Amino acid sequence: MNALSPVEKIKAESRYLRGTIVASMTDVVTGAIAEADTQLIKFHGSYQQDDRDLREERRQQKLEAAYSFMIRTRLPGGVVTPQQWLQLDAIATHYGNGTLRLTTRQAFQFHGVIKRELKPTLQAINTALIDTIAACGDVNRNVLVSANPVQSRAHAAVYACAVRLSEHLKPRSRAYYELWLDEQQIGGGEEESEPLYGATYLPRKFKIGFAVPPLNDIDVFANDLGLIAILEEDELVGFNVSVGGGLGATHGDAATYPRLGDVIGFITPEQLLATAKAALTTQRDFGNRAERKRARLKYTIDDRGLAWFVAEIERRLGHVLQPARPYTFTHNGDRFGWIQGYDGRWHLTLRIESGRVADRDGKPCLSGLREIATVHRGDFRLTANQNLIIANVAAADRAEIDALVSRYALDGFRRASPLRLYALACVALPTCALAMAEAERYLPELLLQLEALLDRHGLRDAPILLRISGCPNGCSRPYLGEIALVGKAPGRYNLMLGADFRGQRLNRLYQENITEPEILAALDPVFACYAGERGEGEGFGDFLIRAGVIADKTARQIPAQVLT
Ligand code: SRM
Ligand code: SF4
Repeated sequence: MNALSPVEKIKAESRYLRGTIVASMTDVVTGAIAEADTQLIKFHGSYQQDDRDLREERRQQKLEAAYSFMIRTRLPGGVVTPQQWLQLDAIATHYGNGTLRLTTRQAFQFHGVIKRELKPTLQAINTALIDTIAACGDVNRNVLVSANPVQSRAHAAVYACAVRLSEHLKPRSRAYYELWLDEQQIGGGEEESEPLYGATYLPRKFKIGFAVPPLNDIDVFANDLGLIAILEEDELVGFNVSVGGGLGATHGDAATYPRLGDVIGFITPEQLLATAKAALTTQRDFGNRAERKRARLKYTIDDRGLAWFVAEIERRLGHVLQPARPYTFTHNGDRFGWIQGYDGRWHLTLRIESGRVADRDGKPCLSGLREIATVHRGDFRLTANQNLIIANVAAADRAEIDALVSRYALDGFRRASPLRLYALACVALPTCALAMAEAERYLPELLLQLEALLDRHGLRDAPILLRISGCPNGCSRPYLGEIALVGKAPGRYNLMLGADFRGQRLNRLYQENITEPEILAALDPVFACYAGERGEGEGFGDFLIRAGVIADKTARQIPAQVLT
């Protein structure tokens, strides 16, 4: 057997995630923490980062890198009250870089928190009754739920399932409470146990998402475990189970690749917790603990076979799964503007570019949402597409919200091209340690260039799904973009084409390692072809496959028998 990866040793010796974090936090000589602690602190919802814009300059000046911490919340389904919104805004303004970042997994991220303020920041987040436990690390991550969960009774039921599951799979270590919230140590921590995870937790992160067809706004097949709600007359009767989704890859390493989940059967809501536990513990026991790059469930399944995996979880469950039920996904984007819920209340979905809530470039987004939070009596819901829903608004309150939305220029969604509305960009530079190219900061310019190109072909109104990420890890789920740019080096990207707009087909590499002029030159004839030859209502990605622009050799389809 191969040697365990170094992170396994760090976890095993950490006394359930404590490590030397106390000593690291009190060391005033450096703005960083001990290397082993950088791994452990992830389980507490934080990453040590450094400002990459300043890295070289500081190195030349022989200064330590400009270290700071990113903090991510755990927030199943991304639901917060207006009061919590105001508290998070105040935290971002006081301790962070003055921005709130809505993520592709319905969480908030704070960037730029310095070491001596990490503890007060985590305390302030907890004061808002939100925590950051297991937001990162080798555990179950933030559970995704189709946005607008109040739209039907079934959405509410699915949301309740997700919250229960998130709680059920939370680590039991008290380390978080001791380290950050000053809880007294119980028996020095040694007496503790993690009944679900064990002392070394999972081999790697584990992701769960709940979709409510016909919307696949969470990209359910990108999750290790996907739950597709099956409704009968608007009542939840259970879930189709998808396993083995995951998008991360490494350039030039064919042993790593994006993979969509396989639908393996149907379960009732009562079977949910046990099924999730069976899938998670199978991965805990059989996942690759030697090579972190191949430690996700998708590789366990591909290495051992899907039939083996299904048999193993059925063995753990003590029953076989029922056959998957029919369902249809029509779209994986958000629905912008006002929508009325089943109970008569209203929900307004706003476009937040790259999920960055900030007062920048003449757009007072942070201030506007602060103002809205002071008058709003419903709640806020983050979407998995980095957008925001002002949810549960009484009909009588709509006008006031609309006025604020206009006053603070939050109404861009009314005029934006579909390309702009649906575009996703990961954080990338300057905070992400793994970024090879720009993503979020480049998106505005890229959109202008692509819109101009679409205009030339009369395609401005064509709904095309664009995603960009600064490296191949896939945080903006680029492999599910009809057009995607995956960062390779500064100013250079792999151009991927041909996913669908339903999150059911991966795209494929079209051109490698190209610059902006080359990207535009590559897309120009493709747009011309689409403008001239597309069928009625035919999506861009579907057209590229049908017209043979992109071969569909390896793009995996969800088996037809489970689609209506
Ligand atoms: Fe991610 C690592 C940001 C969703 C796959 N991701 C990172 C880190 C923490 C970089 C690092 O390890 O040092 C990034 C922090 C950047 C920063 O400065 O904030 C980061 N990931 C993000 C976010 C903020 C992107 C965004 O713009 O919204 C998303 C936060 C989600 C959340 O709230 O929990 C985010 N990351 C995703 C997704 C999308 C999803 O889950 O739907 C994926 C692809 C799905 C998957 O997991 O396969 C994703 N992130 C990765 C990977 C590749 C993991 C793999 O096993 O292949 C890494 C690298 C790693 O873990 O080593 C990574
Ligand atoms: Fe960073 Fe890469 Fe994720 Fe973008 S895709 S946030 S560059 S790890």
